[in-house]
Amino acid sequence: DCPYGSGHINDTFLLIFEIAEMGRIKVILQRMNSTAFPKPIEVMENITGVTSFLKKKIIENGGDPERETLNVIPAVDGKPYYIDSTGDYWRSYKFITDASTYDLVEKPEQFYESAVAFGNFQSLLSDYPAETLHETIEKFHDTRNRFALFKKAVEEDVMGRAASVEKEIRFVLEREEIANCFAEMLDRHELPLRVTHNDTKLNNVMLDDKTGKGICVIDLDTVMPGLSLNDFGDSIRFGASTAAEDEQDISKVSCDLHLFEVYVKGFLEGCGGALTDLEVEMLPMGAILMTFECGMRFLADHLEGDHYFRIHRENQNLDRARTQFKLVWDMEQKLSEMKAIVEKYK
Ligand code: ADP
Ligand code: GN1
Ligand code: MG
Repeated sequence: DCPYGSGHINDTFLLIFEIAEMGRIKVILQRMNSTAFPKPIEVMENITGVTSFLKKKIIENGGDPERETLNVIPAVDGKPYYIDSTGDYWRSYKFITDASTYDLVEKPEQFYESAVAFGNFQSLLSDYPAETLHETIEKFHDTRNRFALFKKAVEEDVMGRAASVEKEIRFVLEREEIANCFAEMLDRHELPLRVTHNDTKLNNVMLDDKTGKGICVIDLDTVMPGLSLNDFGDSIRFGASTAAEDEQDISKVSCDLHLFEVYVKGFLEGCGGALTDLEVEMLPMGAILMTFECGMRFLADHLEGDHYFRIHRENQNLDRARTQFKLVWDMEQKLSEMKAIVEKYK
């Protein structure tokens, strides 16, 4: 099990140093996941670029650059990573003090604050030179391609698990048009590419323990040009769910429309009016699409033998896929209500 936090990708450790004249110093140390990120140097180039850009803006705005952005601690040779004798890449960050991440929304205000923070993150990066960013995971949120990869995983069925999840596979195959929706809109140049976070789970934003405000967006491995709709949607699929991502009793899983509304409000405020009318109108579709994509990824990983998402028990990726599909189904039933909510905040 991963010693710190509950991310599915990197191995995170908390180091505590007792240094006489300095007191207690905390550092986050991470072993980067080489399966997910085959080019770790490019990941770190993106992260140092983005964090130094944010740092400047935070200082200009009178904020605290130690707490409002990640700060990479360089290795002794000055590089933002360290390669160990087995070839693994490690990196470290200053620990953000007096703040926490959450795996479930405890109070709607927390979700609202996370929405403002993610919206704000995107607006702070709206003038970042996008052409300098590496694509750290190829076609990361190309849902049309994810659908093709899913079909391939079913056909190959390397673990012999497909027969036991026929119902789930059928659920996916019946919904190809969801997978194609944004790709086709991009083909028609209807949606703008922006610098986005691409992994906007609630536990990727730190909330201040005292004020409850979203102070720092973390987990910057996938900051790349992308769609605002995907950033919005990924937050909804995780945070507006009434149950944990790996809940085994799927009768507990649904999309909480109050939380959906709270997030719409915060995200639009955070984006500061930058979204186009069509982007705003498509927000509910963003929630369905990202949930569907994530479900396909979990189920494909289950079929392929769980080598991408860390699991802590048997069939955990299958359980995760099932919660996502239940959410997709639930949001399909609630689509007109979701649209009406978005309409209120336009
Ligand atoms: P993963 O990619 O595996 O999700 P994250 O970068 O999100 O890894 O880190 C996992 C967890 O570690 C976070 O959810 C958060 O709780 C904690 N964490 C990460 N960076 C920091 C930091 N700089 N300060 C404090 N906690 C952090
Ligand atoms: C992973 O790294 P983490 O746990 O924040 C994944 C996301 C998924 C998410 C599902 C790089 O996020 O894309 O949506 O799990 N990150 C990567 O919980 O694949
Ligand atoms: Mg994370």
